[in-house]
Amino acid sequence: MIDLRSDTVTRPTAAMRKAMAEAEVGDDVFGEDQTVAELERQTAELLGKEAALFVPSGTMGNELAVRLHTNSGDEILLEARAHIFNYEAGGVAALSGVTCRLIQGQRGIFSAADVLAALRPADVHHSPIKLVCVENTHNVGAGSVWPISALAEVSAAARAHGLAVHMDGARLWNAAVASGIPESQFASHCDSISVCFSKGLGAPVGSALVGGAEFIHRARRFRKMWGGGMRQAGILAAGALYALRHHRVRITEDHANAKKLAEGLTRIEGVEFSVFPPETNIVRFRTPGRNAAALATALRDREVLVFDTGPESIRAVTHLDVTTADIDRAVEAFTQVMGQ
Ligand code: TLP
Repeated sequence: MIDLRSDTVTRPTAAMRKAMAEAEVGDDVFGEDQTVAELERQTAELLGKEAALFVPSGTMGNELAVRLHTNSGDEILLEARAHIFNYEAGGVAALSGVTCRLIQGQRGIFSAADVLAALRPADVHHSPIKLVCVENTHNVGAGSVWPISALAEVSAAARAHGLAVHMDGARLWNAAVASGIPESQFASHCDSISVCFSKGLGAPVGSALVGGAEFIHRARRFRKMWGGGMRQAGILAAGALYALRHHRVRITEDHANAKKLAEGLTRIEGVEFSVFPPETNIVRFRTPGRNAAALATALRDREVLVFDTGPESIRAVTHLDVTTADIDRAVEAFTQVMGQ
């Protein structure tokens, strides 16, 4: 199977498994797992922040951030197609008691003017806005990278009004590789960042919430409260450390494969791109007049897996376990299926 459903599907390589098997471990709830501590140290350093907290998932990293930046009854500002709003099972309402004010962005990107337009005067009728969330790269925006100038302006506007900025950086590594701008420069405009080791980096499990020392100290208590305190988690942290060390640089291959896939698909009649070429590893396209679920099923019969993301839209994501030859095969399968 050529699995293009998500970059979350990667399996640990033999070398990664070896690193995991040999990891030094301890009880991380007691603060005694040296491998987790090392991962947290390296991640914080890479992002230019004081501290990091290893968490089981990107969802937990984001949800912790929202909880820590807000109080129940507050409002958060985010893009309409943000993962935090659409794909975290209503967590911000259930876990933090906040409401969401949505901005319609372009490929998931919005401007300082959008932030300013969403602000409302302090009034007994209004829920106070406390936090702006950005997503980099933006998943539904087809893996789009936040331009650093737009991020700086949004952040300055937010901070001028006392709002915190959180970045859902599940794919910040992809943004850094695609733009040539280091992760720390994106992070410098944010108060907190969640990053995932389990997507483009290819580790089996794990994410981190990154920010100031006091913020991460508070996050540690909520992680425990929400059942995310893990014991000998060094086994998982070792996979993430291996991924940071060895897989960050090779993300360029995923981006090249995504471009190759998109180029192959443009030659097929009936495929429409709103974003072309893809900026990173996420390829999204429409198939007007053709049922995407039926196409996905027909592709599965040809050993290619994709997600139908709407009645006539499809997402394909490249990653560590997809080779350039796989892309050729996927384009061939898609050509056959569309010709039927
Ligand atoms: N995204 C998954 C699905 O949940 C949609 C995927 O296959 O792309 N932020 C962003 C931008 C994400 O894309 C995801 C996962 C997360 C956070 C959540 O990460 P996990 O799955 O570790 O909770």
